Amino acid sequence: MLMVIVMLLMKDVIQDGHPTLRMRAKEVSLPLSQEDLKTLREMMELVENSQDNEMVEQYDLRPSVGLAAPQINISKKMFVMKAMDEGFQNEYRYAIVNPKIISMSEESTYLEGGEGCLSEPEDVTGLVKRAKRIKAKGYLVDLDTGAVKETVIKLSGYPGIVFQHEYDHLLGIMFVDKVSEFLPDIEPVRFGSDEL
Ligand code: K2U
Ligand code: NI
Repeated sequence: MLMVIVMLLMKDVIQDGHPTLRMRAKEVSLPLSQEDLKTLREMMELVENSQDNEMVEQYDLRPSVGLAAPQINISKKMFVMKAMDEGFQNEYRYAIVNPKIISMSEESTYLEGGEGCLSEPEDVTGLVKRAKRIKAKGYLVDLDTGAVKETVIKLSGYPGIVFQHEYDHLLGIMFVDKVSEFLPDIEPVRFGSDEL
């Protein structure tokens, strides 16, 4: 009996040079269509699969903590993320539509070791200056029920970096456009560093 498995794979993630990655994505019309809900579910499934060692092995996945719709060639303002904070205290799992960053702290941070991107070659990394704290508004989607709720979220540290990385994708911005050689006088985000 033929088993047909429909799941996103790395082959579905378009690479830098594809025009869609440099486009401003379009607003998602609400109420959310069944098609867009299905897409968000598939995107979250890819991110979650990429965090499961067996799935990574079996389907040759690159570990990731976020994915934006333009990366699978869907130029719509929506992304998913699933990331722990650097103190491993909480998990931030969002499927968000039409997000808008409404405020950013003056204070900056960056991911120690640099950022990466599923739409760049695996060996491409670099330091990216990010806001240490952000406040964003958007429509959070409950992927189980399909319920959509306009929400204001505040993020900082690593989850904040992930959000800003995915948000940039919706504006056609790739992290390689904004890497710095050095970021002196900025405190980096490093894992396991929950300051006492
Ligand atoms: O948008 C994407 O390409 C997914 C990125 C998101 C991301 C990049 C840099 C910093 C935070 C998030 C992938 O998660 S890149 C791979 C990765 C995996 C674990 C930790 C950092 C980067
Ligand atoms: Ni990326």
